[in-house]
Amino acid sequence: MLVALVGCGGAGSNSPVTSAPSRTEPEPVRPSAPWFAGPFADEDGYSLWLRYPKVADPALLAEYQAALRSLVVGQGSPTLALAAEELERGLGGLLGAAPARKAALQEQGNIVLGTAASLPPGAVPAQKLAALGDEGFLLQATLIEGKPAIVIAGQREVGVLYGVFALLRHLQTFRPLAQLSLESRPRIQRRILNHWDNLDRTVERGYAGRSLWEWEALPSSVSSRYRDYARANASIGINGAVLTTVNASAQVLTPEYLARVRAIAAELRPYGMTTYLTARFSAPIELGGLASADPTLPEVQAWWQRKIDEIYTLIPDFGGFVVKANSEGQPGPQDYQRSHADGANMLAQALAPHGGIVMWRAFVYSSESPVDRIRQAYDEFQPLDGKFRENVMVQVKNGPLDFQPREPFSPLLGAMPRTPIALELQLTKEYLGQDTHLAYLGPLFQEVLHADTMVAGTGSTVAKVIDGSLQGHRLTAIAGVANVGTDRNWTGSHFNQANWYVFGRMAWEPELGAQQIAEEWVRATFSNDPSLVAPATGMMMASREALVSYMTPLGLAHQMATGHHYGPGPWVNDLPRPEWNPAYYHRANAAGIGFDRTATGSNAVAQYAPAVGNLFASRDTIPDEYLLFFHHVGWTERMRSGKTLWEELAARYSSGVEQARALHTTWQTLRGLLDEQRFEEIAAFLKLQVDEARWWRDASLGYFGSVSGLPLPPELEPPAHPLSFYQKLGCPADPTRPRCPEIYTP
Ligand code: GCW
Repeated sequence: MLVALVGCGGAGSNSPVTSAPSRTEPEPVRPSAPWFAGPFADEDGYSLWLRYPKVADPALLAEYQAALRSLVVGQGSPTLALAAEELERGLGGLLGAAPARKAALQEQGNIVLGTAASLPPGAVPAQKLAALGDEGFLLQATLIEGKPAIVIAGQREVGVLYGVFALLRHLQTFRPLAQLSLESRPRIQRRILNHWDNLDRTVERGYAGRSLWEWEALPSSVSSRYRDYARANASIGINGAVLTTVNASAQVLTPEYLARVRAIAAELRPYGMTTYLTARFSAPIELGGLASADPTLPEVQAWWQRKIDEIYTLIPDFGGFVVKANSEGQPGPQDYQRSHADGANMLAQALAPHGGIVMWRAFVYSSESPVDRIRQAYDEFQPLDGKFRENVMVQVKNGPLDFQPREPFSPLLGAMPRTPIALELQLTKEYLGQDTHLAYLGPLFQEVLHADTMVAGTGSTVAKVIDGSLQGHRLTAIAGVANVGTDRNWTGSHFNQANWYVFGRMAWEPELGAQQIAEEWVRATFSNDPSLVAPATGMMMASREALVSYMTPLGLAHQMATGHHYGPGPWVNDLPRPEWNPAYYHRANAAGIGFDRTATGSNAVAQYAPAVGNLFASRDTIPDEYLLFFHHVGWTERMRSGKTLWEELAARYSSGVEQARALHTTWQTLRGLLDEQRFEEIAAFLKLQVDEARWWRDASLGYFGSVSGLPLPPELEPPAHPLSFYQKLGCPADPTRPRCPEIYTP
């Protein structure tokens, strides 16, 4: 069980806790030919993983060219047309020439695309197609009318589109075509990006430029970037977008804005994407002129019903709302002494006739409450299990605190068996180095999805809670707080693209391993050159653990300085709300450090299933990774390693810096294996990461050393500056492009 709780240091363990519906893909071919050694044309990252450079290995190229010569595609909707175009674009690049469109099968080299309505008769048995569900696809090397063909089929056209991207991925990662046989369908129904975009085009916790949505130009002018965005999402199976931030403005619900939303929805739709919005609970007051937004008042209900009907006349396939209510100052039903269920159900009732849903967030905590902040969401929501309408989901962040580099899974996951739960992950890395630091989130997501909640015995993984299989829900969803913006490379840094990518891939198939996805992304984004693939994948896989070590090792959390959540601030203890202070979380004093959440403390451990709670509660069984999250430990107590806690802490911080240095030096060995532009941009960020890792380590150890009164073990590097230097630093000046020039080395 230990293994299930902590993802083996991110080593990409792909433990088969549930049976995956997809067949595994064959291994990539190890190319024999010498590698094309540049110079590569510079790239700016706009193409993401959808680069289609010509296949470098001659034997493989010949195999692909022979098998993929002509394209047979029937009539369909714009989605089928897009699927065919994407295939032509991809093959045009990868094979040097797009397949010729043909009306009938050729003797050799056919690709056949379609659904039952558009495939040649007998291409795929009807039963097989039906088994693919709404979005699944099949890739099959077969004979049709005795002629060899690669079939890309779905029950619906969006499945065909996903199948096209899967075939292109197959080729991009140099896998053989012979005996190709792959069936795949998503385990989770709604795979959604949550944008935290404001209508003024600033992005809350956004580090990649401005919001993609050009509200001022819409609806008359529609940016071509919306399609590129939708296409990228479709390529990894993301099928929804919430366009606006959870700290919502009611303005998006005005007719002027809804016309603009409609224009965006029209761009996303052909790519299989559903549009959602956030709803501000007080909108009936702000827009409707009502005196109250009390969900039990008929006039409030009627206002929402009219508004929702209006939305559906404009956007018939509108997905529904995400709502942040009574959280961090947002209005909500508790303003009227009503419960979260009353609020959610009122909206859900109005959405139900249209097939819409409510994703009601459980991220609530109150500064007035003396209760441990991490307990509050569970205390508030768990008793409401069974009280929500059937088109309500409760959306829960992966951890009980707030998107930390590492925290245990939220105890709400699994604890509301009668309520469908949507898992909320954060791609934008608010607490993980934001735009600059390389921190590949695959291992973090895997750790959460594979964590065993034990709510219904061993094997009750978070993945099974979310895919509905454990507790019998058909409504299933996973949300990722988006990391994209107007930056040319979309995500502020090249490596941050991988976090968008891995979210989509794991949302489709939670059992896919972080390592496998990292490798796939590296091959598509940089190159299949073996001398690049292994080191770059290794860097990604090591990166998150490195960051945990230099920022918040051994279960520490929320040590980031005020507001920007970027640099270290463990000494901060003077903010008006207690839970805004890092000191609230580390509780360091002369005796020790850590938050006692056992029965002698806040007893948050009791919110977990007993097997998990007991494991966390005992010093003998708790994994080191979560130690200080649940225990206050004496500075000189012995750890499993034999070191004292203080020595262990110092060693972990220091190893984080070492690992950051290793990321930088490994990258230097890859010069010449990709284009200069991306190489240099990445190298520059890795250099900042080394300096900032050092900043984190020196500032944190400086502070904790001042509290413990213990000296740094002599074998460790002395800090670059005294504690007072770090305490006085005013950086970053710009929270959307956080930098700290004062600590950078030349
Ligand atoms: O992570 C915190 C962020 C807030 C955010 C909030 C939330 C959108 O610091 O910026 O607000 O969580 O998830 O609601």
